[in-house]
Amino acid sequence: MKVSGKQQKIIKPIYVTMPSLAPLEEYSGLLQKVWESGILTHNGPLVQKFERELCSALKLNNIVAVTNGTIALQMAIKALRLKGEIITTPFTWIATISSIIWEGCIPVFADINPETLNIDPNKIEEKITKKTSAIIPVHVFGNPCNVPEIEEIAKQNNLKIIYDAAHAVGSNVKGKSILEFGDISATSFHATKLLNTAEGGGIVTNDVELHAKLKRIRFFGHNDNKEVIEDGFNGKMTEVHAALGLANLKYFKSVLQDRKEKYLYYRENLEKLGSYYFQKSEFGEQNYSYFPVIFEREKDLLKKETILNRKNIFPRRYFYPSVNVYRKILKPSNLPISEDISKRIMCLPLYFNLSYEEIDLIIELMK
Ligand code: T4K
Repeated sequence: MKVSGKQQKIIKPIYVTMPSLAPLEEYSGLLQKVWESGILTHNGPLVQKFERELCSALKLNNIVAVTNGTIALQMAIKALRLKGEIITTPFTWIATISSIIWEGCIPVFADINPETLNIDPNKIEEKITKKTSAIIPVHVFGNPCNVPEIEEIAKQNNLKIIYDAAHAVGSNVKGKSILEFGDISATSFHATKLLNTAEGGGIVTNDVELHAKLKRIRFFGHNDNKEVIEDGFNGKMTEVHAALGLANLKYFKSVLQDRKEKYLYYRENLEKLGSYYFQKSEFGEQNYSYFPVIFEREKDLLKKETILNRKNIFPRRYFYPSVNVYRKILKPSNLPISEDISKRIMCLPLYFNLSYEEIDLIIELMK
């Protein structure tokens, strides 16, 4: 960069997040094995090891590692043979909805609880019709949904539940991973997630048959004899991605702890100001993967966003807009709470390499 005149101070940009990455030598050590074996994919040894180590770290019975979180959701819908309408939340990333549409189902929205930001169980029942086959709630920002109430509704109406747990690796309920709930839980290991494989996803179910089926779906529908016995596709994670997951997994506990401490530091300091609201938990412990701040008015949010941007700080408006407003792919629907919150919520930077000096600067600018 050419700087004319006086030496100009270059301030490094602060984004909403940055991937937590293990030391490069540790990753390249694992890649060395890939280079030696020449096995790059097809359920290789590192993918299997990543699955085993994830199960042990998160205390899961099983997990199927896949290409990404969107594929994980699609595979879950496919494995459960869902048809017709699926009730879900409008306060989410578009992948929750696109996976429903790609599997030939119709998303039907139930509005959110304005405090937890998760689907409101009281709003689910009124959306159930003869065509409803399932509910796909999202543990928004890793905050566990009201699982007992959702399960009761599903049981009474004979509906399946797939939790979109894209944000929720590391969220727990009484020491049990949130991924253990529902017929299936689907998560993401995208670069922006607490645990990343660059791109990647995982599917968890405690149903042994369903688990075997998901493994077949991931591999073109093949059984162990390479006969096609399932309507499958290619959802395989590669060895290169699994190696990154294995390297990063070693540091997952410290990443989780660091996130929690920074989240609580932000919260303690911003709560004092009295002008912001924060997501509430009602069930279990979240993983503090995002730091969402709810403003009183969109106008205030836009003002603060400009102030932060001027200092090279880039928070993100997750989730904006409320996905039900995407008229090119969805029929019009009215979800007043989600639409309102979406306009007034912004996630502040939160990641392992973010320093407390940087957090203090952000807090100062939020005053
Ligand atoms: N369900 C839910 C509820 C989800 O939120 C998501 C994905 C899914 C399902 C589907 O899971 P995947 O199929 O993606 O596995 C991100 C992610 O692409 C997406 O995974 C995530 N949710 C969504 C909430 O956010 P963006 O639009 O934030 O990405 P981007 O490029 O703006 O990145 C944000 C910041 O992160 C950048 O300012 C810099 C930093 N960054 C990003 C990347 C990609 C890095 O430092 N390195 C990187 O490689 O989408």
